[in-house]
Amino acid sequence: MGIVNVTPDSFSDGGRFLAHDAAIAHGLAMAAAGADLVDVGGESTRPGAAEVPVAEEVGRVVPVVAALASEGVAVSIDTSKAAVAEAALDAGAVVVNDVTALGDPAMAPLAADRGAGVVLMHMLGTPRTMQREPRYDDVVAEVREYLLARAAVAEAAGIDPSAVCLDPGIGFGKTLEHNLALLAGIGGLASAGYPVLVGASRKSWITLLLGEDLDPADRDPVTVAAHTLAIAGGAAAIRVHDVVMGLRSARTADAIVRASTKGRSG
Ligand code: HH2
Repeated sequence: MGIVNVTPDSFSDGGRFLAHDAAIAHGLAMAAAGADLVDVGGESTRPGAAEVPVAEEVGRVVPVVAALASEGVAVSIDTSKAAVAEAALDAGAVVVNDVTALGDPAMAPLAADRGAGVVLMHMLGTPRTMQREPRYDDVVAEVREYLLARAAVAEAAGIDPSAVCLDPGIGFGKTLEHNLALLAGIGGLASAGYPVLVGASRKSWITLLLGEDLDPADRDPVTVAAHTLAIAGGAAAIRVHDVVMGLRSARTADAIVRASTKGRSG
């Protein structure tokens, strides 16, 4: 999944793709580079980010979604607002990527009605509050339990179970230790039977881990390391800023994992 943020304030690419032409060109380049999905978002979820009114978010994303979909690109809409998701689905998006895991009561019925896929992500609190001393007794177990409960809500609303993807929400109400535990514990989440998406790309856990204030693009080798281990642990998808690097590393990790499985079966 390649990331296109049509926002002025996203932590990595904020402002670069606020102009629709630039966002469309970037999305097309990601699809040409091999992204299976291009994730278009119009509201930053970085800690403390301001909320964007529906009309403004729609105005940012819909022309980009429509242009990419008309070129045959599979688009996910990164939003927690059902009204924005509806406009994006009307414009040709096929997946709703919801960091609130269907928190808007209108989201599940909408996705069910349209036959859209859903990515259900875990977040503690809201983007405004999530990084204020997040606490868990057992982060891996609690995130798993929450996501399975949200998957049950999705299915009860009529969303096809095969269209549900779970995401532990790296950086969303988590300390460095929580993020590392979740990355290490991907296998436990994947064993629930739903495909798991991991989004560790360029996030600030990397600077905390290394104790170096790296620019976002300089965090890519660490992103690759984290995503490679997540894939080896059972993740089915990764959400990345650099699709070329993400795809090459994912294919390599996948090939090694499959080779080891084949080796065991003789
Ligand atoms: N992370 C971000 C946004 N959406 N969706 C899913 N499913 N998983 C994630 O980890 C995830 C997400 C935050 O990253 P980004 O879009 O690059 O930045 P911003 O929120 O500042 O726009």
